[in-house]
Amino acid sequence: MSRIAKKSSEPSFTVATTSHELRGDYSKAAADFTIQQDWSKYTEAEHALWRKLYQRQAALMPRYAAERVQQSLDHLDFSGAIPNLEAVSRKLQAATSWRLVAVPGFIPDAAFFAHLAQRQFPVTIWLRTPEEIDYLVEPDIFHDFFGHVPLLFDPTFADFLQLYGVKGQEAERLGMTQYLARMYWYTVEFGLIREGGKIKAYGAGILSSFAETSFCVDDPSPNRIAFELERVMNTLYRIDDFQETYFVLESYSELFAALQRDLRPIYDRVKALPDHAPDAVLCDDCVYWRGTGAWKKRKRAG
Ligand code: HBI
Ligand code: FE
Repeated sequence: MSRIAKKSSEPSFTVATTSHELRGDYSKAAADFTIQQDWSKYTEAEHALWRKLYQRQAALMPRYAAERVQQSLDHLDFSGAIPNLEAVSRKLQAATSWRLVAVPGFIPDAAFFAHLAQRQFPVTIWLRTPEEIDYLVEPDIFHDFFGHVPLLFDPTFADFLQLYGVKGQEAERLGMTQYLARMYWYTVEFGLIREGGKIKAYGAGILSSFAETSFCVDDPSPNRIAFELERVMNTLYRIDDFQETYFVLESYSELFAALQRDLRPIYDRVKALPDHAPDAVLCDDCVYWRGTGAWKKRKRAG
């Protein structure tokens, strides 16, 4: 499965401090970590790998992806080659006033939050190698683009993500980034949503992962629990395997409403409480599916 494993594990979500640990070329990055995509530099082999990744994931979308994701894929159709960020940015700006900026890879939280707060989504420009088609340590352009860009065309989600950036800057000031980052992880990266009574995937880490796309919806192993901000902020997550719990929205406006308040009392409560394990089910959870945990047991049995 292609896993979006952050270089750092729980609780710190801080991007690696020195760029030599990261794969991208940061030497030409501006102060805000943006670079030129230089689309002409991609090789035919990279475009061919992109087409293979795209076709494999696009085939899964009708059954597993949230409606908005499918609509955007149809509207954009970037199946033929690695997308040119500027060309897509023009369509995105017309839709939700967001634009895409090219980055070498992971960037420090503060820079990332600042881009989101300005309705700019950082997109890594390098593509994985064929050997990494199913396992990836850092997000590449396929994860960032196929996973994240389609949902930026949803006006409500687009407004939420900008608010996330603003709240991220506040979290940095309060020293609470790790708690807000859990929300990002369990929604923007690995979130599910109920549409027409069916559970669908909208998280980028899921949508860009061949195996996790079906696992998160079909497999009896993981829990599926209604999203609640404080619950998510208090819950640890896995960075190197499928999630043990997925949180489910009723609508994207829930995300906006969750952050559109003073978060400081929530941070105070969450900081004082012990973290919940990734597979925890709590008595006041609204549980859509209580997982069997079979995946984790199988992995342990090796
Ligand atoms: N940088 N390029 C990039 N992409 C991310 O998704 C990203 C990042 N830096 C930090 C980060 N994500 C997380 O720590 C967020 O929760 C802030
Ligand atoms: Fe991501």
